[in-house]
Amino acid sequence: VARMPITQQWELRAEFARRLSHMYGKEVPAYTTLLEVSQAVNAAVLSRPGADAERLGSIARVTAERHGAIRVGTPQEMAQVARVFAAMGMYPVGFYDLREAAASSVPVVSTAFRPTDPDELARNPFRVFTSMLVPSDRRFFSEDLQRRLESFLARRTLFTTELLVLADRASEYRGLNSGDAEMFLTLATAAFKLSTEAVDRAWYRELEQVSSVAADIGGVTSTHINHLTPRVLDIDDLYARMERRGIDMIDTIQGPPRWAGPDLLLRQTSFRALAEPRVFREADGSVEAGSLRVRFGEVEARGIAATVRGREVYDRLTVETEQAVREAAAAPVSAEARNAIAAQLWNERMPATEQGLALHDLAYFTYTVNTGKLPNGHAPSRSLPDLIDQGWVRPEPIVYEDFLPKSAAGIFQSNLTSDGRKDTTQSTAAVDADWMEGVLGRPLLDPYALYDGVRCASLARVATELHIRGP
Ligand code: OOG
Ligand code: NI
Repeated sequence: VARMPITQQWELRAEFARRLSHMYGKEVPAYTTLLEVSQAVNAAVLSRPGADAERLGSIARVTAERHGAIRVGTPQEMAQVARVFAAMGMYPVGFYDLREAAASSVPVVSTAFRPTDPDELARNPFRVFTSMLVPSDRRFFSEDLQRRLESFLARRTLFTTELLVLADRASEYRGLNSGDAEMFLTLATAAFKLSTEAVDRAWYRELEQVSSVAADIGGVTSTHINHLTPRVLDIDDLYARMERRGIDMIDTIQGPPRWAGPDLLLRQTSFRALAEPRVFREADGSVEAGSLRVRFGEVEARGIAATVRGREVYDRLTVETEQAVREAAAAPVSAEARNAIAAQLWNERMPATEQGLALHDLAYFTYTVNTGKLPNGHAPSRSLPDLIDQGWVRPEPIVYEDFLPKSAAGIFQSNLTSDGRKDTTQSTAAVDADWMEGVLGRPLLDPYALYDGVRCASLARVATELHIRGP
């Protein structure tokens, strides 16, 4: 039988990301400005003399790179969205509990769907931070509101059966024939389009009192892409350029500071998008034009993935920075002053070179045998620090592909239209990673295990090449 040409999963993923980007650009024009500025920043970084700009991903990858954020309401919707993403080779990685962040009025738990294999990431790394509402959390919702919310959500359909059937087919055959691919992409993109349907004003308001995020999810009968985030190679430059264009950015860059060492983990910043026109249905049944401000623009710089140890140091330095900022003489502290406080701590406490980060096992690298200048005289050691230190192997950074819950909470928070309310005296049921895995009906992957797997595979190759029994 003649084989139909197959659109592979990574091609579906890349095309889905392109179509979402196109759709979102039409919906939120400020996003298009952000893309222009991001591209200008990346071009400027590439043209810097001696810059190792592509050390954390090829420019082709970085230029096309985006993460999206979506929000769903029920376990059923979460399980369905997992099928849609699996079709494109995107699998759930990590568990983020945004309800726990201090003063947070964000009643959701989240995961990120993304490619997990290094080759797949290199082809197209599109990832989607996906949050799910927790109506059973008594700190946010009364029993009565939970009941009404769940019954509202149970009546809506986010993903058509046709889309889900095509998604399962793509997973099974690792791709789709071109006719199915076109239909799948059309339906998948449309599922995240901002709806023009009238919003029930009273219901939306009631939920907004609990949390703007609850209203954004449970106040409407559809879902939408909340933001799409391009990647830049110099986020400080981007921040300055956006401010010069008169775009009102949030007051900090979240995550690690600009410091003497290489970018680690994730640095993000955002701006509030303009209010978008929406139609409301009033209590008397009449329909009125209005607006909602729920979406925003975000941009990020990705650095080297931190190990568990590196992450502990990062978390500690974050707490110490906050403390130092609170104790600083001039309050409120400017973004520049905050960065200076953090950078000083980092420069004192974190090795500022890739070599140092590798030696102290603070960040993830792959290793290759340094054929250029093998130390002669003695046999290679079996200890990785020795191999690094004596120049037997060369570390290459592994890019951080995930998110930071504190930055995520900060990004949510800084873009909320109301403070919401949270009754911290109430305890909450076990909504944790195991529970999420049950909802997804597939393994919830551990990001550290994924980075470690890539590192270990490279060390196995090193061991073979150096004829040693594995560092
Ligand atoms: C998700 C917020 C988290 C990020 O980049 O950390 C996020 C949302 O607003 O739905 O996107
Ligand atoms: Ni985001």
